[in-house]
Amino acid sequence: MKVEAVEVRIVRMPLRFPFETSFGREDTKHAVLVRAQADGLVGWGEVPAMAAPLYNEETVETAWHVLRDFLVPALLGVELQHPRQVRERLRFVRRHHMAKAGLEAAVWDLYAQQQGRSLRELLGGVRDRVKVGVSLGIEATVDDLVRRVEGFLVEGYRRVKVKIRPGWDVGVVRELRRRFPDVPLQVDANSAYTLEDAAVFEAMDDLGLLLIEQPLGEDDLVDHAKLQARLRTPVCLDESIAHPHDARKAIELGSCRVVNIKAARLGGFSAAVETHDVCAERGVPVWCGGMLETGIGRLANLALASLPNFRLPGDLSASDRYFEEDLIEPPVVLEPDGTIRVPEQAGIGPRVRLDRVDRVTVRREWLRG
Ligand code: OSB
Ligand code: MG
Repeated sequence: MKVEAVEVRIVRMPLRFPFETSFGREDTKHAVLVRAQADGLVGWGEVPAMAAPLYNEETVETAWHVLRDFLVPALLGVELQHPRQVRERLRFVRRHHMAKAGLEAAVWDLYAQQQGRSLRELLGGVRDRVKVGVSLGIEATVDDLVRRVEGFLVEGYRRVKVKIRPGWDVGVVRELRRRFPDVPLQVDANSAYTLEDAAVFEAMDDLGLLLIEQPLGEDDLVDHAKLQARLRTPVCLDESIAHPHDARKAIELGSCRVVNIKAARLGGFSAAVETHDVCAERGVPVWCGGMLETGIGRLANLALASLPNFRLPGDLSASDRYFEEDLIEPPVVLEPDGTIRVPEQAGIGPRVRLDRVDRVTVRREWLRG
């Protein structure tokens, strides 16, 4: 298979609810969409970057630049036997993992369609539905957060993650635990603390949390190991794991007992599957993280989350948790048992609604070999 042409687009989709984390507040989902053509087929991929480099160093503008000027030209017209070869082909560009992941995803979708197989099958997925949860941002008051949690429990979500930051942590989580004694609950600090704040996490240690996600700096496996040694609750790393070998090192050091896998952060599905395997070989469970993806990125994440070592519920919610109208049809929906079905059709599954994509596009360009 040879990719003949690629269209890159910057899209902006209003979020139904603003999402506030320790690094900032988003009310619009920004993304770069990649549309690749080969043999009369079209494959889609998403770069779920943000407008500002607050989660990691990438933005939609850096992804646009790196895709347009380096990554896409390196792939156009190149004979590929399998999408796994994309990673090697793009390795000459340092980092820019989200940009790489979006392009690689479009090739996986193309290849899967060409083979008449689902992305789930190609990635080695073993489940037809995955356990999911909902990730909640910081709210104005604890009562507001409690009301939002209640709403999502009524909708059928069975696991809740809440964002924390200094000043919005133990007190909030204690109150949630009091109100919802049996709900599987976890927290995500997005690197907002240092080891000097260990007491905050020790105070949360008897609240029965599933895990504490990325409490410390993204580049600090050593202090995460020191923190994990002081806690019974598993530490889970997100930002710190940018390569499969980061997972190996984190596990060897004892920096975490759980790993969050995002193909976007890791540079694509090949790297994500390798990270999954690194963790599985060492008996460390993983779960699928999210970046408020549109349906395009969400479908691919669902396929990934069906691999065997995804043992905790993912940050994969239904389309209507994020958007009035998603870019795919049918949208992603929550099943009554708190799971989401993994598509069985060829490629990523449901159809991309080009008319809707057009409406949210703010910039587009075709690239040809
Ligand atoms: O840290 O997991 C994170 C969203 C944007 C950037 C980083 C994160 C998140 C989420 C949202 O937690 C998860 C979702 O997509 O529902
Ligand atoms: Mg996170």
